[in-house]
Amino acid sequence: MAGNRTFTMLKPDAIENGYMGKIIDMIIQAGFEVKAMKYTRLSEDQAKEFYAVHKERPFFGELVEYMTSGPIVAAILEKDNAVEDFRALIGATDPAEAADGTIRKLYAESKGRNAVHGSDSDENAGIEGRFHFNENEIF
Ligand code: FUP
Repeated sequence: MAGNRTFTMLKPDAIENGYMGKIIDMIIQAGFEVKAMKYTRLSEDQAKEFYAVHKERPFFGELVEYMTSGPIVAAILEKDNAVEDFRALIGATDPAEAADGTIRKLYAESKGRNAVHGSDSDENAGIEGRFHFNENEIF
């Protein structure tokens, strides 16, 4: 059965470029309910741990530098089929390949600075949500 929760981050480029409100509105208008939300900034250790699966990739250093470069919004979202529907809403990793009307097509700068994160599985949604929020911060 498909899970009903996913985890997202609005990344530093989206905040810097003034798209925080627009992106949150798109998420809510698409039917996602906010179960937890935090305006925060990742430490270097947090960014390295969050993206540990990419640690051997050539872009890892840049990714960590970018993700710690400014504030982010972290959130847990609820909707039927949350992971898949949210990935559809944000579009492909590279905004040049993202479908029209998706968040990355509208608001991302590049493949590296791509405005928003969305969990890629129910299991990762749980892990990533717990990475950012304590039980008492989740509604
Ligand atoms: P996604 O699941 O769409 O967020 O994409 P990935 O898990 O493949 O990548 C995670 C992050 O690594 C991306 F959001 C941006 C960064 N990345 C790059 O900077 N360059 C790449 O070639 C691929 C990913």
